Amino acid sequence: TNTKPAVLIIQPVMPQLDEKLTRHFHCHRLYEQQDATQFIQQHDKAIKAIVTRGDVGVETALLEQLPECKAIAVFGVGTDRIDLQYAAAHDIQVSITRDILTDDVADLALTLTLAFSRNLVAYHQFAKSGAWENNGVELSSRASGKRIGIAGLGAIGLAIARRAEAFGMEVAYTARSAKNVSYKRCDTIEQLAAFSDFLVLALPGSKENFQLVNAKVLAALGKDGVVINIARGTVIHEPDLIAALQQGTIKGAALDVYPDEPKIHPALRELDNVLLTPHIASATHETRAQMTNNVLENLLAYFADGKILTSV
Ligand code: 8YV
Repeated sequence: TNTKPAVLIIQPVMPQLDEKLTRHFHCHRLYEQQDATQFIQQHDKAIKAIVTRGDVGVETALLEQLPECKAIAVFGVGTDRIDLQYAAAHDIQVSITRDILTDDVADLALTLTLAFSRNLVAYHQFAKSGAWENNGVELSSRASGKRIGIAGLGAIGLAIARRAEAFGMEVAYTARSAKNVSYKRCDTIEQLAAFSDFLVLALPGSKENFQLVNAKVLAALGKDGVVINIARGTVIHEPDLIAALQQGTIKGAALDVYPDEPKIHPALRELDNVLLTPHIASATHETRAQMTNNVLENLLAYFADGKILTSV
């Protein structure tokens, strides 16, 4: 018999994390089960904790079937697919990798902003291919002095604002409550879009924010506006975005997240006015090593004295 506590891994996690989990816990992998329902029925009382990247559902139905599972460790900060209400009502503790990835995600938001305005990818191709020898260079757009609207001024939104300020950009934001900052606060996402040259989405992928950025918001952003998404794909109404990009209603989009990852809509991949990255905002060696340790430490603390460390 195995005396290590049993942990259920919902979806594949990075090898480093998988290795550490295997060393400390009796790991079950839900995604490897032929018959997940039968597996859950057989192990319903054994599972004491769940590990997830947060973007696969840890929904009521699953939690209801695991009465002994009182901890969920998220490899990330997004809890959009976790039933937090059920968790709170049933004393299930949920940990996130709080603060660890803030700077990396903000760095990527600014990287996308600057790379888009300064045509970085096209220039790289142009230089690398030798095309420069026979062609003149096209101009790009200035980023400094432009207006950046940040939807969601949590830790990540604020880190983006600070960076944008350092680049000489004018900052405005939306948030559920006013923050103690000098930036202009807009009441609605539409007003923020109307203000913005760059509309950066840094809000949770919650129900309230589902497809918040729709045709109306994109129309308000306008033909010189760029939308930047480092939050969740679900925050944008994707068909509206594709139409706006195709019709020139907005200038472009820089996206790290998508509604159906790792699939990216073919129409999006065909456009020239997009800059696409594969959900890598937190994917640095340094941050992922700290995120790995955070998940492990939360579970170890939970099993040692019943309390996770970095609660949602
Ligand atoms: C993912 C993220 O967790 O923290 C988040 O919400 O989106 C990322 O850090 C990471 O990509 C692991 O899948």
